[in-house]
Amino acid sequence: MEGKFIIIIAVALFFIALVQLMKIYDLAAKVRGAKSQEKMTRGENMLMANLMLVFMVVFFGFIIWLIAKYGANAGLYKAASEHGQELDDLLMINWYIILPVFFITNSLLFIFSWKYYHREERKALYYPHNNKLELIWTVLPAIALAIIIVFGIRTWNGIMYNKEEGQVIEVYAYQFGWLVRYAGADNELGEANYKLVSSTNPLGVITDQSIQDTYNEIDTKVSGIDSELKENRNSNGDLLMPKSKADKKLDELERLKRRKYRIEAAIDKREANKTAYASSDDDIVVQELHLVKGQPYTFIFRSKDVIHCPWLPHFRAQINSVPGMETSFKLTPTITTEEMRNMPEVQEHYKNINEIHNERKRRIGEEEEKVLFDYVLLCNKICGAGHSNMQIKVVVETQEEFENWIENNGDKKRLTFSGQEVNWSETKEQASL
Ligand SMILES: [Cu+2]
Repeated sequence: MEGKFIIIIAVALFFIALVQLMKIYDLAAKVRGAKSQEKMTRGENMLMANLMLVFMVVFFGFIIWLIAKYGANAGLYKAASEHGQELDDLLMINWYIILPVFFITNSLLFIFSWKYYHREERKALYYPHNNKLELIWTVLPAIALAIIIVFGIRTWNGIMYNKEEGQVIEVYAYQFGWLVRYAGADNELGEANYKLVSSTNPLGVITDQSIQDTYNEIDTKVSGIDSELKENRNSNGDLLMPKSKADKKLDELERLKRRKYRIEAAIDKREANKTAYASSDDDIVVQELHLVKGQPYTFIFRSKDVIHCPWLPHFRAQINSVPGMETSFKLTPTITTEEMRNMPEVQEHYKNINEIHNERKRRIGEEEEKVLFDYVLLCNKICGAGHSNMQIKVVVETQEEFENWIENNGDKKRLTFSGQEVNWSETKEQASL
């Protein structure tokens, strides 16, 4: 803190000194009887005009180099989803409109300032208005914008609405990681409530079991505090512990009872709960996202704590996940992981990556290995100290491969709530990073 403060003061002092120096320079020039700074000679003006042209050429050259080097999708390869392709096309339409306008207007800017640099004998033409010009520069941009907006809205509607279409998948963000919930055979996610979130029920999914587990958890705590208070009373019923400690215990007792009451009133005793909650019976929670090529999906996003931003760069998909509400978009993957790995542009890129990677491995005496391309789900919002841990692998595969995975995924990653396979320890470890 102190260090920063000193740096700020030093920078401020530097600028003050600079201003003072310039003042001295100006005064000295006046004393010497030199010409004022504002009066430029014709030669100086001409030099500035020529530098304008030089700048234009360098500037345009840089832009063209950027386009040639990074291309349209900045190294993200071909879009791997239906809407991704549409979004890329939309971006390209924008570039086709923007780039010519950019080159024409900037050329005019620099060429005019080169051609009409200031000369004493010249006077600017007074030309205040031209209807034809006004019409052109109003109508042309209006048409261009209309095209962009119409295409944009069509694509947007395709991604955002028709919520009921496709397989439903929930992606749950927490500090710091992801959980994925498949809706199972009924394609309907069971309801969830944050009041039921526990170490065995990370998503707070409502089931008879999870309600009972929460009651048990509360009851155990309550009876623990009760017996502690009982043990600390003498035969007259006076408390033998400090008052502040006893008050804390009583507060905790109240809180627990209130929590149980709220769960009873809002979740357990709710009308028609049995059918609404039954759809969670076949839900499956995992820590990897597997998708089937060509299958339309509806993604539902929730967050446990702060705003996160699920981002699937290769599918050109991103949305915020916000605590207390659901967000959603549609996505249909079009390229399997395997197909993506075999694409020439991906192979070439990964050849480079592997060369760099293995060179480093050789240097530190480790065994070489081959890194392969994988889709990822990332968090694109700085959400806390472990933000950079928020990355999981996404696999796009065939229907058979997917079914095989969901059947045989017994490697401690599958968490079902109605069954016995709950294993949450791994996730908890991640969360505490
Ligand atoms: Cu995050």
